Amino acid sequence: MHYIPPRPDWQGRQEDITHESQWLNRREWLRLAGFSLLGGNILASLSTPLLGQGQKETLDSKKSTHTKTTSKPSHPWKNPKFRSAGRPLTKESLVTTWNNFYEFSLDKGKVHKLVQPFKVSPWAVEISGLLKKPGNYSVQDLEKLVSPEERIYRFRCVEAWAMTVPWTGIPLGLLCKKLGVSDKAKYVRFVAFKRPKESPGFAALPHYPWPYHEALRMDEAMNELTLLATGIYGKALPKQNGAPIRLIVPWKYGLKNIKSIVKIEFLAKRPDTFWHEAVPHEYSWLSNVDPKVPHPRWSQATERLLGSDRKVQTLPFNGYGKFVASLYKK
Ligand SMILES: Nc1nc2c(c(=O)[nH]1)N[C@H]1C(S)=C(S)[C@@H](COP(=O)(O)O)O[C@H]1N2
Ligand SMILES: [Mo]
Repeated sequence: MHYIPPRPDWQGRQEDITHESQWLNRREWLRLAGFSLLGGNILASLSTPLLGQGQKETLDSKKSTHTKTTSKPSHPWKNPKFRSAGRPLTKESLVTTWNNFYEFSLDKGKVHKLVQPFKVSPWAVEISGLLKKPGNYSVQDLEKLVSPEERIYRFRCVEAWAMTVPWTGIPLGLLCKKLGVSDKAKYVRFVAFKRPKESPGFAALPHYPWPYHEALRMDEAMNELTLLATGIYGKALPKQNGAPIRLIVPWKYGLKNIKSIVKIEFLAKRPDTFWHEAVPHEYSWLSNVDPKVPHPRWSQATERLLGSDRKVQTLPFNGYGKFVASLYKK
């Protein structure tokens, strides 16, 4: 079967690289360097002032494009270990108006308008496969099993743009324990919604292997970083960002962070994933952030921070090596 590879609008703009130290002040730079060496704990104490600022800026921004979902706004526990990602938060108004969501459009600026007919309530997530407690779960059911918390993570799209977002989510590893996932499960597969009446992308892009589907190895799923996100900026997840529930794996490219999940399956054998299936020579199954491995059509050495023209260096595992590098050493 032939798939049409994406035609990215980000292609071919290899601007001059600005080293991070040129625009970050010294303390920020030290913190960023410390981030990859030391990880979150030590950072938390160093980073509060910058973070506070970024957050204020974002919360103050008047034009919010949040679309309503029925889940009530959450005021989750702010996990002190993830209070900073070593960068200022991206403006909420950008995060909610610049979206990759091919079910709606290839045009990142249009997704937030086209999501209006998308119904995200009621919503059931079918959980099946190798576990003790299969069934249909609402987002509220899942949040009862594991309380949501807020964490600030960097997010790096394979198209070389990046953002920093406060996610509200439940750690997937804790959920797996509550659901009694079997030792026989080696992979977890996620499937997104497919409702052509509510979203034009299925008809517009018929050659893609819909529904969008993704997967992790179980050791990746159990890693403490992995979240099922239900909110951003202390509010319910907007439709354009993957309401009502999506995956967040900050050491992997954005494409792994599947939105609007309707099914989670625990499996013994490795399932295929949307982009790897569609264009295998461009998107690896693991899709870990790696500045040394260029995309066949562009470099992955740097990234542009949303809301600025600045390019910064991309770090291995998106700066989360302390948490995950050991998973790939075997
Ligand atoms: N269901 C679904 N999930 C998806 C996508 C998609 O097209 N459909 N795009 C992925 C890509 S490439 C990126 S970069 C992120 C974008 O998330 P954001 O719009 O919240 O920034 O969602 C990911 N999850
Ligand atoms: Mo992406």
